[in-house]
Amino acid sequence: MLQQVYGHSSGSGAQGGESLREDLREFLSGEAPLHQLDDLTKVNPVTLETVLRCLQARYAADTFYTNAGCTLVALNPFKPVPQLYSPALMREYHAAPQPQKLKPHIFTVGEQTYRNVKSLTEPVNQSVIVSGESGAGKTWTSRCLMKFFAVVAASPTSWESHRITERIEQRILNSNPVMEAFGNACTLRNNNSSRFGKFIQLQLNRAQQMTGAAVQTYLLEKTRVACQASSERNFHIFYQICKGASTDERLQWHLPEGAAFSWLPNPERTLEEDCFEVTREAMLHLGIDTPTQNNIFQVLAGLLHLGNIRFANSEDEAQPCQLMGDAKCSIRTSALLLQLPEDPLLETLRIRTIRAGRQQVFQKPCSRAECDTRRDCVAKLVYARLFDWLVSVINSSICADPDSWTTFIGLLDVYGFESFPNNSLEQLCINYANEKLQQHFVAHYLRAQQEEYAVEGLEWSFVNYQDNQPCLDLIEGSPISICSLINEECRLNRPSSAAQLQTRIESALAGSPCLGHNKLSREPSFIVVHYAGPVQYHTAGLVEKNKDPVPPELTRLLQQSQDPLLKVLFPADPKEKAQEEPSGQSRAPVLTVVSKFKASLEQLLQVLRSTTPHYIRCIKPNSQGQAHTFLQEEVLSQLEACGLVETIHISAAGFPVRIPHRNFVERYELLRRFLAHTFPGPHGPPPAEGRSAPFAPSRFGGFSSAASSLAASPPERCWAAKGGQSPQNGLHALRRPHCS
Ligand code: AOV
Ligand code: MG
Repeated sequence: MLQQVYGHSSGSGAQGGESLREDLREFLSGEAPLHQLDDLTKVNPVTLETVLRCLQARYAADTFYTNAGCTLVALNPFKPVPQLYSPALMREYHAAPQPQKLKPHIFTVGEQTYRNVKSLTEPVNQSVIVSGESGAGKTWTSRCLMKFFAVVAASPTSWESHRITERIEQRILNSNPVMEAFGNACTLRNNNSSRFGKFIQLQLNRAQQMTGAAVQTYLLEKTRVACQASSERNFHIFYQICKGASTDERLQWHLPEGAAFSWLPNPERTLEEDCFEVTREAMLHLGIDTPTQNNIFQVLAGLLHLGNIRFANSEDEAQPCQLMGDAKCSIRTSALLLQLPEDPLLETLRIRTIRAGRQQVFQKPCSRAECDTRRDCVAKLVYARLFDWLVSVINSSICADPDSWTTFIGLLDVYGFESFPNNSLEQLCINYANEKLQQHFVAHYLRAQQEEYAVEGLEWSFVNYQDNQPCLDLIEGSPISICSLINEECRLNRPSSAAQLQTRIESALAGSPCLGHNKLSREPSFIVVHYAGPVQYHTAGLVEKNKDPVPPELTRLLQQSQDPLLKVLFPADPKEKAQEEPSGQSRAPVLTVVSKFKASLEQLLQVLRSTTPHYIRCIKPNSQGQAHTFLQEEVLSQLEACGLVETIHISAAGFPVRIPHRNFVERYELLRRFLAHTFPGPHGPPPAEGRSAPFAPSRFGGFSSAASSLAASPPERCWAAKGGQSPQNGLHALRRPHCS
């Protein structure tokens, strides 16, 4: 059986004995015990099985970080390990002359990133790309890295606003609880799942102090406000308000203790809902004062009451739908909290306005389903704008003056790869983003590195890797792809059933190796074979979600609100009205969800390509979120998906340190002079055995041969080569110590 459940690291009974025997066997064979191998390039031979065994042994020994060449593998402990993230440890990594010699840690990546900003002659922007499937630990990791940078790049100056004087780093850290409260939710995969993508740019001045930050977010899953899959929950903030409001606030927001809201399913407790005070405190630090906060919570309470409005089918089609149960009370309370006129609210939800030409306006009662859609649309519209507004407030609170910073470190934390029983447009976008990031990794590391060796004329046997280009062609390729077909349906605006969309996709893209079909599925659907595994997407509702239509009368209604916050979110702007005309009535090209997402992803990738990337691969040892549980099969599929073995092969045999020749010469010119002076003669120092003995031969040998070659060569001549031979075009690389 592949599955193995570990006891605590101290081990006991049979498992402890087994691990002792294994250690003894390895000791006798002269190999280090597996759990002590802190770099997977040292595993011998490098196969999926040995890599898996090594990670499993380290997990059992409570060692959660392991180097894998250019990447760091982070296993999720699923338990608090406070000593691993203490400020003292951060300082230790920061102060270490060679942090890579310390135990593998996200702080090593952080410190290397930080030093890299200034390590070469010209400062280079850096990025840390944290990837992994949902619940693997990306958000946790990027949060810890932000804390690390806040400690090592602390600025001596303080900021003052709203009567709070504090350090900028603290304020940047405060953005996390706020964004998580409004943008994270409990899903089947993760109790604190990010439902938006985030790229935070930490801005550094010439002295490498953090002077500010800027946050860019990607596609919030706003449908969650009004529709939660079974066993999932709404955004944390709704539960936080219901749990944490004081008696007075409950009265004010009409949230009596124990009130039931249909948009708040699964009210059983999670840790995140206890954080109302933390959220409020953080908002205060970001400059969102208490009256504004109360205004936000009042609007959110208004949305909860809106969700309790139920419509019944009208017997007469010419009449608007009836209200069910105590929906009348819900609509009154919602109107009160959103500061909207009650009757127009009800009428707008039940009656559609149709414009014919410039003059004629018809009104048509909506069906029950249409009423529900309009109600949900109001909630999504308000929540999405509120979220964007929060992000802009956070940015204005933490963003530095453009003159005060010169370089940045970018931290990317997007939603991880997802596969649920029912996957729709949200999952398609999320998994598409993960495919793009995987391609960035493949392009940057697996492909580019090997191609460069070939160009440089180095001896190199090409390592095969899984290229996800065919999958991306299927999703976004030109001229025909899943995205283009869904967009076309939106553009044509024709009635089209879910089954028809499935047929169109399957027939138009039949040649793709990444398109599959589930014959047993009762719902119309198609399968995409992603790099991380196959996912079945249901076609029902895909086109509508992609169109994301906002009936203009809903926006107009919200523009009538007397609420100060809603007035900011829905200003009366004629341009805006034109933008939100439904596709049938507007001549403007339809900007679908998919097109907008694709454009924002492309922008993100452009930024990432302009930086030096660092990769952290988060791995989830089990899908139940249990500590001390390492399920081999689950880890194996994640290792396979991210091409870890190929990465290790390339790292083990490759040249991870590459410095442009000009920079190298500039940097080590002093050394050249020293060597020329100390060891006069055409070839620099003789290879003195006694001198190299205390060092790892390759380390000293590699460096000294490079330096002697530098001393002997004009700058345009190359110096570093495998086994001493000269590459043809001058590869600017230092050999990896253990590879010679
Ligand atoms: P994710 O960001 O990768 O998922 P999270 O960072 O939210 O995953 O991690 C999931 C949970 O794992 C956290 O809430 C913690 O309980 C636990 N966890 C992760 N890393 C650690 C750690 N280093 N130490 C202790 N506990 C940890 V998603 O946002 O769903 O893709 O969209
Ligand atoms: Mg996350």
